[in-house]
Amino acid sequence: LSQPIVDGNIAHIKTCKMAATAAKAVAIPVVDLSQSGAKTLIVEACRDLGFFKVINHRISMDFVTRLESEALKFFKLPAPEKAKSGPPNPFGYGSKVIGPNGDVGWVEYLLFSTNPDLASRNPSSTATGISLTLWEMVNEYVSAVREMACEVLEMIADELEMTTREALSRLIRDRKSDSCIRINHYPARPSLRALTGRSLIGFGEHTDPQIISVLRSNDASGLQISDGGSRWVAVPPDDATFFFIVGDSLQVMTNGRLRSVRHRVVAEGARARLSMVYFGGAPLTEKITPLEGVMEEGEESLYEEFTWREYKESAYKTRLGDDRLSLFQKS
Ligand code: GA4
Repeated sequence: LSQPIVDGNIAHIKTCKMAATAAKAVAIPVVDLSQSGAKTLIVEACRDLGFFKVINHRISMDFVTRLESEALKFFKLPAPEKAKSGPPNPFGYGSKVIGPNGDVGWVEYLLFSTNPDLASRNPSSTATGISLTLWEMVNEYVSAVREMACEVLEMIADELEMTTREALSRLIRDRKSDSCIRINHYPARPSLRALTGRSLIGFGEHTDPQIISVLRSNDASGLQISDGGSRWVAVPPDDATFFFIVGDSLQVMTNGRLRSVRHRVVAEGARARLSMVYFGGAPLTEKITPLEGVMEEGEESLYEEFTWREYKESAYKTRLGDDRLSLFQKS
């Protein structure tokens, strides 16, 4: 299960001090989706932290566990088999390399577009180690998670008194929604922490450019979120829930009221971590701009106007840790 993803030198992957991991006791907000007060709690969490987890979500955890083992089967294949599904530009299998600008981490992953019009850019299921079962399960998973994300976005729209409940959810329900799914495998690396007292960076700190991301992981730790200041908060793993991450687009559409949260994954070593992240994005031609109903009278947008295509193109020119939104902030 924990076969090394790439042999040899890992010296160019950043490390961080273990002590930084549990710096501050910040409770992760928990939202019970079946409760009537859910929308208020969601918006509060998105303002304070840009992050929360949901319970009573009605997604079958039995199905999710089966998908997880199917994904692990893929990651257990010999490296040359997996490489047939890569490189991930823009979609496919990647190992250690993240994005096009030199970022690396102790991670291997599959990245797929969920837009049917872009499906041809995903690796073809016949030529690769990706089983048909895995493909089908990923598709089913995306439908279920997208539906849950829409439900949450509708609660946000409602609570913020947007002109319609669908003001946000319509963007990711749209057939042209530019959304994607990423399955990350962080292999165990037991000796490192014991030997050096440092942890390897699995996925370097960043904010997600899309509207909202939904993350599910197995019960291995490693995810950390920024408290908005200089501190990292370790997120205790919970394989029965889904974590929601506010993206840059939602920050802009609420004119800064909801915050996109910086997060990272530290490969702590003890056990392999598997996470599945759905990134809900707008159609490419959609203007990302503060939505009606959210703004106070006379309030001006904090950001220059841009389309999702423009923001995405700009994002792909940045390094993972860059502050991508500041490039569009009005001075
Ligand atoms: C972060 C969120 C998603 O994982 C992702 C990432 C993308 C990639 O891995 O190719 C990016 C990163 C993410 C933001 C800046 C650019 C693009 C790597 C990178 C350096 C799929 C996404 O949409 O943006």
